[in-house]
Amino acid sequence: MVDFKALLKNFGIEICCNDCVHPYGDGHINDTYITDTDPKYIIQKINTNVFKDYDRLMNNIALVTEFLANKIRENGGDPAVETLTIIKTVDGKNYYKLGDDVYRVYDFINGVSYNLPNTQLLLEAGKAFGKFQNQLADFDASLLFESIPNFHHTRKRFGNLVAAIEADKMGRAADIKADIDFALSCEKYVDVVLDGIADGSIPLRVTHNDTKINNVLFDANTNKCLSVIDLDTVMPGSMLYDFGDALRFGASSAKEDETDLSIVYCQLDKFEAFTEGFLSQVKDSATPREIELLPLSVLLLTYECGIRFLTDYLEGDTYFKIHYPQHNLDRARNQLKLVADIETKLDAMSEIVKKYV
Ligand code: ADP
Ligand code: GN1
Ligand code: MG
Repeated sequence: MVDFKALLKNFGIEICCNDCVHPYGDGHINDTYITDTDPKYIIQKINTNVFKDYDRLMNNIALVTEFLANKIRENGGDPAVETLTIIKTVDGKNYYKLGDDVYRVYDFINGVSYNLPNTQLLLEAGKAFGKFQNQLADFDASLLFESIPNFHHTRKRFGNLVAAIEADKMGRAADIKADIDFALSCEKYVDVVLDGIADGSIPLRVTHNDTKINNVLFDANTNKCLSVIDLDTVMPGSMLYDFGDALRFGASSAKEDETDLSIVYCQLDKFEAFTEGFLSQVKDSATPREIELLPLSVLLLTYECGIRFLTDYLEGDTYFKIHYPQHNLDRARNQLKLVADIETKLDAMSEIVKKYV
């Protein structure tokens, strides 16, 4: 058990006892806790298996949040609500190392995150992620360290899957042949954004790269978006990654680990709501190729996430947090079911995009 009272002293925070710190949120990567003090704080044990260079990771987040705070202030907003605020240690550092573990502390933002957002929330989330991208449009990308190299390099993700099937380290491949066969059959999609980046039709921008809707905080009363959080993967990327990943999660009829696949499909009204919000912010800066690929990006990012879950299952669940032994397999099947459904809806999605450009 972590001695949070002792830990927080290093951040200049006094708490009465360890009982006032509780696990919080549904993230798959870091260990998140909240204090029930006034004011509240978010404490995170950084996943150093994923983020090995946590020093440069935290430097990224410090640079991005300071930049955003200035932008927000210039526009008359409140940085304490609209972006993350790092609480520095008493030594002025962005994190504290306790043995092998690395902790950071943020101000708690009084908002809620959703795992199954409705259309009203998705309209707001679309605006929020579009605005986030605009706010960072003049951020100097060369200052950013690539916290996870090749994060959305779908060709490499595909290669990792093939390697995991071949190694079959846990002896799990034979039992999931149908899932593997379907996943491999989608190889035709993996280069579509990479090719656009290579030929210049898709510009690299500073993007969020992990736009799962529970990485947005909403005002519980008004349902307006307060802030975009989880800034671990802010790096150069494509607008299509942010759009596709948000809808992978947001347009689904069910949670990411729903096992009754008959109720898992892509909802076009949800797709439309997010698209309306997102394009209201970025339609003037988007290139024709970006606009054209918006629907396919949803398929691509859903597929990428599906094969990441599948690869992790085959490799013995070393990356994503799981809550039971087949969790990654269930997540993978859920995402691959969505891929099959999205394939049938691409034309309808293109018609929706046309309404908002
Ligand atoms: P992970 O990388 O594991 O997904 P996140 O940074 O997304 O971790 O945090 C997990 C959850 O904790 C978020 O989905 C959100 O609900 C909550 N959370 C994180 N930071 C804050 C914050 N500063 N204020 C309020 N809630 C937060
Ligand atoms: C992880 O960190 P979290 O839970 O917001 C993952 C995303 C996946 C997502 C799937 C750094 O997001 O890439 O799409 O799980 N983040 C990282 O739910 O790998
Ligand atoms: Mg998160």
